[in-house]
Parts: sequence; C-alpha cells; structure tokens
Amino acid sequence: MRLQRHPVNPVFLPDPASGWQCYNVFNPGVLYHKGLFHMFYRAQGLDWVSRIGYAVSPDGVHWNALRQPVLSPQDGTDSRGLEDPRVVEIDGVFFMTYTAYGRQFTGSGEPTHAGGGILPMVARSENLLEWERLGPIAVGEDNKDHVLFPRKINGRFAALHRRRPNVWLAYSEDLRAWPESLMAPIYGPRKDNWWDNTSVGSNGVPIETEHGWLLLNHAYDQKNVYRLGVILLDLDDPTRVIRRPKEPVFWPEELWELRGDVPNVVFSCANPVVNGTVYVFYGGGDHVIGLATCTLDELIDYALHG
Ligand code: BMA
Repeated sequence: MRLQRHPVNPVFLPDPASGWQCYNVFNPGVLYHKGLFHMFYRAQGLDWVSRIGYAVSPDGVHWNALRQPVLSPQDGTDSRGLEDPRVVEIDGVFFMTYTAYGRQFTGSGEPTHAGGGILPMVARSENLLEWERLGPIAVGEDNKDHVLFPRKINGRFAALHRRRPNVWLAYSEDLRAWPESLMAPIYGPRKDNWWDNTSVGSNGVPIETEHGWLLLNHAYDQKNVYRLGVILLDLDDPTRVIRRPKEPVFWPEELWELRGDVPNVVFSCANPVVNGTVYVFYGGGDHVIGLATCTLDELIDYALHG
C-alpha cells in the first residue's frame, strides 16, 4: 500500500513576485467545505518569517491564492513565524492549530529553541479568513505537531500533540485550558532500524471510521528521512493503539522531495476525505506543495491488515 502522486505535482509553488512567499510554500492544512478545498499554507519570503497564506480550489489541484497572508506574527510569542497549520471544522466553527515560534519564551526554565521558544497554538474562525488566537495547548516545552479531532470525544474537545519523544492526547472543555491531568502519551518512535525510530508526529485531522480513528503520521530515522505511516486508535479512548502497520505508505522520491530547502522531506498537515478519496497534501523539501491520494477503503484495509 502506498499513496499515489498526482500527475500535476507539485500543485502549488512559491511566488517569486511576492515578498512574503517568494522562497518556500509548504506544509498546508486543507479543509474541504461546501464543495471547495480551502488551503492554509506556511510561506517564507525575504525575511524568512513563516506566515500563513490562503488559497482555494475546486479540485485540490488548481488553486487561487490571496495576495496577502491570513495570519502573520502579532507579538513576541510568534515573531519568528507561524508554522504548520492544521484546520478542522467542529460544529460549524473553524479551528486552526499551528506552531507559534517566537523570540519570547513563555514558561519556566530554559528556552526550548535557540533565542526563544515555540507554542502549540489554537485559533478559531467563523469565516476562514479572520482568525482569533485562543491560546496554546502547553507552555514552556518543545511541543508541536498538534491537531484537533473533528468532534468532541467523551464530551470534551480532544487533540493530539507531541511531547518528545511521544505523541500525546489532550482534552479541553473550551479549547483554551488543556489540563495536565487529562494528558496521556499514546505512542512513540519504534526501536531498532525502523523508518520511525528517531522522531514521530501527527499529520492531518484524524479520520473517523467504524474501526477507529485513522491517523496518518510522519516520522524520520537516523538519516533524517521523513516518511508517512498509518495508525488506528480506539474511537472512545484514543490513547489505545489498535493497529500500527510496520511499513510506511509514502516517502521522498521526486527531485523536489529529495532536494529543496530541507532535503528528504515529505511533511503533511492535511488528509481531507472527499467522495471516498483521501487527499494527502504535503510539503516537499520544505519548498513546494504536493498532492498524493489513495482511497479511504484501501487506507482502512492497510491500517487493519498491513
Ligand atoms: C519539522 C517542522 C516542519 C518541517 C520539518 C522538516 O520540525 O518544522 O515544518 O517541514 O521539520 O524540516
């Protein structure tokens, strides 16, 4: 089982005429809503600060983009950029999770990143273009790759996040407070020579199926090669891993995945399901945006039997 690249790839490129997105566009969150794909992508330009741009498409392949970003740094907590957006609709409201990277370190102890820190941020919108920051899932730690489940679980909002080396579950009543007492680890890197033996993280919004939450995830090995895999979690208790097939379903092969701003990277924040097809949008080499697909049936089959 592996994802099939779309023949038109890459489907979205940097704009050499635009200062804020002339170098790299990558790692988009994509929401399918009322017959259109809505893409929120990470963009870097002349100042190397990541902003979130917006584009819309009827087919996931041909895109029209806004000239200005929809989200830019606001203060010291995100002055170095907004990264890796993931977007979901819950009960008619849109939510975005993204990594806020700033010069200001929030929390106690030492800064988590050179010259500052990161925050796993949550924002909300009612119209997809204007976003209100709600706050981070955790502070003072190296935590990212967070994504919301598309519905409440056991009466609460739920999110996956990564507290190295593991992917964790978190719950919230209001998407603002994420009590430590409700956090629990789910899975981590596999040992030995596996493709996911060094670092693991979540991709797009978990897909609800009758067999469980179907997740695409990413991981890299000692050689820093990013690959995508599949995991199935229990519907009522997502800390319970039902299946974790051993082999990846996607890895860098094209020149623009093997090269780029960072080599050997396929990194996905979006896997919307439209008419039985899973659309996996991903950044190739931290430089351009690609699309690969499979049917939901084959992905479920692989999750169950692979
Ligand atoms: C991760 C994230 C991604 C990026 C990847 C590869 O840590 O920062 O945005 O695509 O590294 O460089």
